[in-house]
Amino acid sequence: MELRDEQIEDFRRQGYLRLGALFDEEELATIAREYDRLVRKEEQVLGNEEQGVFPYRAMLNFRSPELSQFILHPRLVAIAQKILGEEVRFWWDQGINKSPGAGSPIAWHQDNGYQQGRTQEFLTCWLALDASERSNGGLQVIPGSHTAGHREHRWEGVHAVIPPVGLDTKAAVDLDVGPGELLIFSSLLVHQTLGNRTQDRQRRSWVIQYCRGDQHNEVTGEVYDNRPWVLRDGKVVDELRAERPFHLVRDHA
Ligand SMILES: O=C(O)CCC(=O)C(=O)O
Repeated sequence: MELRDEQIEDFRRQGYLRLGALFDEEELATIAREYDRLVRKEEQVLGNEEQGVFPYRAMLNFRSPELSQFILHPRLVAIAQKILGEEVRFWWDQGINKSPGAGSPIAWHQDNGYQQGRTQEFLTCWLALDASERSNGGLQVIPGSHTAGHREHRWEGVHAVIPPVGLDTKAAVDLDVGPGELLIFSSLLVHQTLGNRTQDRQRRSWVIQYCRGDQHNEVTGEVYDNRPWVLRDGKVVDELRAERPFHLVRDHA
């Protein structure tokens, strides 16, 4: 898929873009099978017991050769290339299954909030494996909110969230999508997902993020060279490999 100039303009202005179906049925079936094997409440959950927890797993690509191949999928990488340029690294991936009745939200935040303003904007690709709308924990975004730059976040448990005081959410919109549809957004776009209020409709997302090759920590100056290359000099690499290993716990953020 080649992003058109108007789509890129839209993305720059609004901070997000709907890209529809990117993968074919067989590819989606492979993703869903591997996802369901890995993202299970027996492994890890997010949310709180009162409102209801839901399965979560970080770095599915570490645990599944099939999923790691999707990070290098030419159609996905072509999108990252248009937005980020000719030198691209993989930043992070995670599976989030807002399971039926799991009421815990993931409150308003920017994906950059997890680095507390220490790094530059990057790109989030949000793949819906199920129909996703407000009632089952779909995405809500504040269009254009990425243009105001980094916002202050505070930690609420494991989540970096924007304190509600001073956050104007009147312009927020729901980004409802069908199964297999892809949304992309700026890591500076303010977004949230509410709880899943349905009794029978899970809402699985696979979130894949890419950054520029020279993405760095603005405090230490250190390049994130523990993030594997995806695109070098405009060419997709054969396998995900970084200059040094990534440690899931130590290197998160
Ligand atoms: O998929 C979700 O429920 C939340 C996604 C999100 O907010 C994020 O990945 O930062």
